[in-house]
Amino acid sequence: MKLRGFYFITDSKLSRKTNVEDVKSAVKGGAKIVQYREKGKNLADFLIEAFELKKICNGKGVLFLINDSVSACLLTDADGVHLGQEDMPLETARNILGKEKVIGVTAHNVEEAVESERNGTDYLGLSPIFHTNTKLDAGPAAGLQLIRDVKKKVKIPCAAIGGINESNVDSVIQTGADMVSAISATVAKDSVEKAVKFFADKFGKTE
Ligand code: TZP
Ligand code: MG
Repeated sequence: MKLRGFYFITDSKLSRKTNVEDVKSAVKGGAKIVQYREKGKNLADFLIEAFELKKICNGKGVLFLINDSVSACLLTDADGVHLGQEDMPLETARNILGKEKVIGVTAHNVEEAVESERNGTDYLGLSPIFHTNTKLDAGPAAGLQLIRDVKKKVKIPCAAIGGINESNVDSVIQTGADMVSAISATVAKDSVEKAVKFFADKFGKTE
């Protein structure tokens, strides 16, 4: 599956509804990737919700990824996992999940991006591009320059995240991001479907 388009991430704290309703809306709105990101739920509840979300994405050409947890990815047979720099090392995750699963890794700078590509990640999450209040430990804004610099050095697709909204998304895509993620600009809106469609349409309707 092509890693390009709008990359939706759940956020039950910012949401006005439920993760299930939000993911249904995101899929309707044209998201190509859905990441289930839910901190602090017990494992049973996490897995129950993950299975529900996976069902919504499957068969619709939407990739379903799990944030942080390689075990949860394995247990739910999700399409893949997204790992931060502090999560399980990429080599271990690849050994566990095999070649078929998608693994994404967050990179804050060119060095991390190049190393993650060398270690076999399928895509990079470049973070944070702009200032964000959604993830308090996201670190300082890297600016569009991070996308420009990383795209010169790696071949794998890059998702841009952090402070992306209606007014700056065009600049992010023009700079070379293959995927865009925006949490507060979608999840916190009255109509998640409309908000996602706004971003998804930026990638063209035929893809
Ligand atoms: N990872 C890096 S920044 C971020 C995450 C999960 C939060 C992005 O949220 P927003 O509201 O799109 O700035
Ligand atoms: Mg993480």
